[in-house]
Amino acid sequence: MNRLFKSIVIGLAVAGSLASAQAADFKPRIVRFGYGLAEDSNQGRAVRYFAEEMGKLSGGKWKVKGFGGASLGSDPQMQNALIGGAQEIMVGSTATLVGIVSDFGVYDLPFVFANEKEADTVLDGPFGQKLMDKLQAKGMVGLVYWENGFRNLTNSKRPINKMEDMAGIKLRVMQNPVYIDMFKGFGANAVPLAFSELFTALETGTVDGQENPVTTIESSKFYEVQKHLALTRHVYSPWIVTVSKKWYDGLSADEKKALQQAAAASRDFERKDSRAASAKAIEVLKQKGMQITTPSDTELGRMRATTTVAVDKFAAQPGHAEVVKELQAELAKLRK
Ligand code: TK8
Repeated sequence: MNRLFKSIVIGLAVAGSLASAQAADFKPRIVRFGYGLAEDSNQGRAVRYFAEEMGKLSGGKWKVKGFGGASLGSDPQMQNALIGGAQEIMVGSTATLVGIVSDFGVYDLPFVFANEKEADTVLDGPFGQKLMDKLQAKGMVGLVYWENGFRNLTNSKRPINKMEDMAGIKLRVMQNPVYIDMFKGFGANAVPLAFSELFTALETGTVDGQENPVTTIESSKFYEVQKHLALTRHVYSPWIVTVSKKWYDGLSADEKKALQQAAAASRDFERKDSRAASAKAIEVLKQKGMQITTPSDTELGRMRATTTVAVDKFAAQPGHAEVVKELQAELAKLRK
């Protein structure tokens, strides 16, 4: 009797959840999710996680297909495809969004976040949301921030222990004025270039170096073409998951809700996964033959002192002083 009762209850529960999945308003959709890193990277793993979540939440109606290795284009090309409605979803650095909403450059100001916890709190809080909301007027909708991570420097010329060691190094930076100004300030020869062209540029010697989190240095196999790694952690770099507003506006309320839910789940997955990968990456890079240096706090402080030029230049543009002030206020609250 007891067993029969239990199986009835389980039966009803299963029927109930199936019915609610069917009652929800989901259209069959093919959704293209583009990203710049290799399929075998923290970015690729999180895109696959998101695709699975969306499959479940839509009762199998949504087929989210990941396109890695910039196969749908560089970050700026994908942003334009989203705006035009030719692509549904992408993830990329907030730094590459400055051509659309220049305020995003605020995250690139050197040595702003002290640790991941600060970054999570600010990005997931009202400051991060307000900045994200500015994308809507430009034809994109921001869903969540993922972690790219603290950026470090690699090059093929020499070990970097102090700022002067960067002198004259042709260093690829993202297409973002804060990065260009920051590395010019360090004495490097900053060359803006899309990530999709970076490996070849390093391989052919078009540039001598680049800067990215250790997870990316590993997954992009930069150790094959770079000898030296300096752990500078000069910027905490967020990724942002964005969708086409044109496409988003045609979704049902149920679809929008599920999209946000899957995005939040993917964020939690991605940060955990990236941090685990990051903890192992330095050892892997050593084994691959990279020579690793850690500039002292004094030397990092000297580098930081030169970045006031980049910061002031950013803050001098319309609306930016306000954004910088707001971010500093958020950080001050956390550090009390
Ligand atoms: C991936 C990029 C990458 C970024 C860069 O498309 O360009 O260096 O760090 O993560 O967004």
